[in-house]
Amino acid sequence: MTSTALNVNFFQAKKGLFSWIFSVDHKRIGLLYLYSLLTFFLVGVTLGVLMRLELLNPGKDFLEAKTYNQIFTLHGVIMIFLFIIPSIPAVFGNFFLPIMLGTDDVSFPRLNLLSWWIYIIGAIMALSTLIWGDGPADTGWTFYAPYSVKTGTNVTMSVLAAFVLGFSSILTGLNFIVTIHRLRTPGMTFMKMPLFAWALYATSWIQLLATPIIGITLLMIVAERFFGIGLFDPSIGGDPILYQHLFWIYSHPAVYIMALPAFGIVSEILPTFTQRTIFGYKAIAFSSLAIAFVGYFVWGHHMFTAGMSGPARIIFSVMTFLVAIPTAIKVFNWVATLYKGSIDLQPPLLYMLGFIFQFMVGGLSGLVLGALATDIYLHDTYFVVGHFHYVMFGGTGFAFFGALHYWYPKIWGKMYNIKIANIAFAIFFVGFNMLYFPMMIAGLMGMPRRYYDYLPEFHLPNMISTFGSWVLVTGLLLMLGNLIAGLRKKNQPKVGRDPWGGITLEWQTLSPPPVQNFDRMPVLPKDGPYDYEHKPVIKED
Ligand code: HEM
Ligand SMILES: [Cu+2]
Repeated sequence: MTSTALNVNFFQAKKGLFSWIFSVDHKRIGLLYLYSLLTFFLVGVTLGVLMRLELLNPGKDFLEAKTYNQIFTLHGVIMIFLFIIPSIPAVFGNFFLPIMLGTDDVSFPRLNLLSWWIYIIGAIMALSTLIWGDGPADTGWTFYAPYSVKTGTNVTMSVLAAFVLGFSSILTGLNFIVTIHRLRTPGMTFMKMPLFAWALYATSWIQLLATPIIGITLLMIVAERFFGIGLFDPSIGGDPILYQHLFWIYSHPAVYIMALPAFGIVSEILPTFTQRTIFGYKAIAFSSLAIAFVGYFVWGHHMFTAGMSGPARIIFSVMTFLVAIPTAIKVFNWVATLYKGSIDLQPPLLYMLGFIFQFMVGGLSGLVLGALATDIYLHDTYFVVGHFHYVMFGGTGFAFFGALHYWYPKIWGKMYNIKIANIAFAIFFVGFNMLYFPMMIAGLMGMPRRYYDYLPEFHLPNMISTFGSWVLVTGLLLMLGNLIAGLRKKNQPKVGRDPWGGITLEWQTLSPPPVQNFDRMPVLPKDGPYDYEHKPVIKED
């Protein structure tokens, strides 16, 4: 250990911009990710709101068709590659995994810093498409060939940005796998790891094994654009369906890169606010691995209408239904944990209840799309747009903001205004459902996605949806404003080590944690991380 005193927190240790952007402290890197992610998220939200404004009324309002296409593409690229894929692992995984394992950093701190830098370079590349050439790609975030090979917009740069961002994801995954295998504190066996660590473990394997596939696929697009080698473009002998296979072999598992860490967050927050041992620890831990595994064999459900043999369609449809089993196991265990628990309805728990409800809507609408017969009708309608926002935003997005409210006092040693946080949640929740539920209705009515215009018969759900986007943004700004205000308040009472009564190891150290994470040896609860029978006594000093 260095000469730093045991109680100097990681904010005080060094000052100045350079001490942050070149820091190898996993906590600082987690916060670097937090600030950059939130910035890009707000850019993405702005683009989303612009689209909803255009869609308030049928007919052209203020966006050209091509501009609208570029906006939904950039919105998708930002939200997927810059926000939701890195979100929970890069911010909370980086900050809390080593602390929850009782160790002082990840295995490769320098690689960790490198992964943030790669992320920033990829982000700059993606956003740079705004200012030169023919503007951002207009292909949709999926870059489907052959259009992506032919369009004059900046597809090459967007695709290369996604390629670069993949390395950041791989490095984070690699770092977490090695850390979990090698740096657990003595006595912490795999079966005594917090479920958040299990979730990150399963996620990391997907990041490591699936991301290279998208990397190669995207380079193939670039090669096709520059050299016309005839991979995907049928006019020169290529096969566009091949592109879709390669794309979804990564991008379906990527859905679990987004979802599994969120499940991990729920499994942390529920025990704390019910003061109950989580129900079915092993089932939750192993179901993460099962989801990660089965998730590799379902990609074809994105291509039911693209041209696929009858048996292949049936197999992909059945495999898709199999994912529901380990997912439902988790939901049952969460509900069992809540059942008869002494529920303390604090903001983090509210976000988890929002998560469970919205993820259920997203998951069940996913089964509707996974079922061959209904997908043929609903494919490429607004039902799909409603579905994936419920999963990614209503699910993972809510888990992300719930985690921020949960660990806020630990990270900053301060507390936000609970009442305002509750009000912001309520507005956010109502806005979210107003924004996206009507999209599913519009989809059922037959409204296709990715158009700047629609028939007058779809007006009502679109109007409600656009109003909903305003409500949602109000809630979002109130939530973020409240969190920022909490940091600026001077002379607050200290929050202490364990304001919520959590028993995983991060609650035993100081808030904010010291540079080397612990000021004294953490004590493991006797029977695993959620053993409320043998709750360790946490003395303040
Ligand atoms: C205020 C927040 C948001 C609004 C108003 C919004 C709205 C929209 C709209 C109107 C579309 C285009 C639908 C179409 O024409 O097909 C869209 C597409 C999309 N959104 Fe959002 N969205 C928001 C937040 C998010 C978040 C948080 C995520 C991810 C976590 C996300 C991911 C996507 C993706 C992947 C697409 C598909 C882009 C494509 O078709 O290529 N959105 N969103
Ligand atoms: Cu999928």
